[in-house]
Amino acid sequence: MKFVHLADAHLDTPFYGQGEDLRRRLREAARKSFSQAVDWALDRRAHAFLIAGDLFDNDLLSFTTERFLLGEMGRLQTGGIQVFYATGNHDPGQAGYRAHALPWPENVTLFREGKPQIVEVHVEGKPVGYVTGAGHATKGEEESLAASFPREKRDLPHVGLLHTQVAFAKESAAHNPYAPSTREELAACPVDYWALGHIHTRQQVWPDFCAYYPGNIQGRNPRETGPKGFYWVELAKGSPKVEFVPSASLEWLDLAIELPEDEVAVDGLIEFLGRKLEAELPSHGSRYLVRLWLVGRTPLVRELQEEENLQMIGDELQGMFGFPWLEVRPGSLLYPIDLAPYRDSPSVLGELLAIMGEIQGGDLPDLELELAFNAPDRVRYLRELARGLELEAAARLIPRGDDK
Ligand SMILES: [Mn+2]
Repeated sequence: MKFVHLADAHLDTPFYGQGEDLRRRLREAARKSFSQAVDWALDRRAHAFLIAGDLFDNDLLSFTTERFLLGEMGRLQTGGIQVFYATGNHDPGQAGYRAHALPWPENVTLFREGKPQIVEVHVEGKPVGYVTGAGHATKGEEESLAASFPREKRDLPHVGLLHTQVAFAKESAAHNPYAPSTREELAACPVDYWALGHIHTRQQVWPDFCAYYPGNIQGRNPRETGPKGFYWVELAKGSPKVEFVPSASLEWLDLAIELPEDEVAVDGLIEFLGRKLEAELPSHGSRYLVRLWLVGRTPLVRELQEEENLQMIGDELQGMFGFPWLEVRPGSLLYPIDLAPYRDSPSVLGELLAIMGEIQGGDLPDLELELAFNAPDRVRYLRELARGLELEAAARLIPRGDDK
């Protein structure tokens, strides 16, 4: 049995907080990515097309997306491909919700409630496998849906389809524990492949167990970096072949660039950043939404805290590379000063360095700070606060040009 497995399309995500142009581009990109998966299924003559929930972001579906979705399902129907769609917490299936109300074509099996259903997958009248699925009826399913999946073995390839938070999966902490399940619960149902949805980070949950999250089909924010897409799965009894197919047209990048110690002019700085970006980008800039962190030792620490300056650098780099979105942020920036000659010197700076050395290394001086932390956390927090403070102090006390 061969099929497409995708999840978390989140069509019509509003992308509040972004400009109108970028919001529209991101919504279009998600639809385009979905179409790529449909194209792939048609090209490869898939037996089934599996959607593991959160197909759309909320119950307010745009007319464009409604027509788009029904059209894509229609394309699969024309190609003779069955669609299996299990609803998630963003697109629940109870009466009154959109997933329930839409006039899905006949090739679509909608799993829209918690009770699992088993459906035969057939090609030209012959059975090639089974899909068992369950859906979220409401937005807040807190019970395990996996627990009630069937326990009997099947003679043909059998796939479990579910939107679920699997305990201890990578990045699970970043998602709400809707319809939570454990490995034991999943293992109790002898399927050949678990097609999961909900966690946006692509992964095989355990190396020795056939449960997969394809991740979302288009990154939605600067934390959802890297290529996004769907899985193409070929399943014979006991030997799954799982291939990731990238389909997102926009990709979020989170980059840190270490600044040169000797650059003090803005033109030189921008030229340097341009060269670095050029080397870092895997392909043309118009594909990337970039968050750029400036880090390292630079004489420009204070200048690079100014929003106006960061904006100017951003505008120039955006012009050079054609990024749809770029944000420049100051990361950990330190002054390039050699402190050795000042340590133990009979000077104000010498005294300060001695105190800071104690904060970092030895016992903390008795600082009366009203912090609501327990002791070990408090010490770590104070040390973190004081990081780079030596260089900051030195930069204030030594006039510029006198630091070599
Ligand atoms: Mn979800």
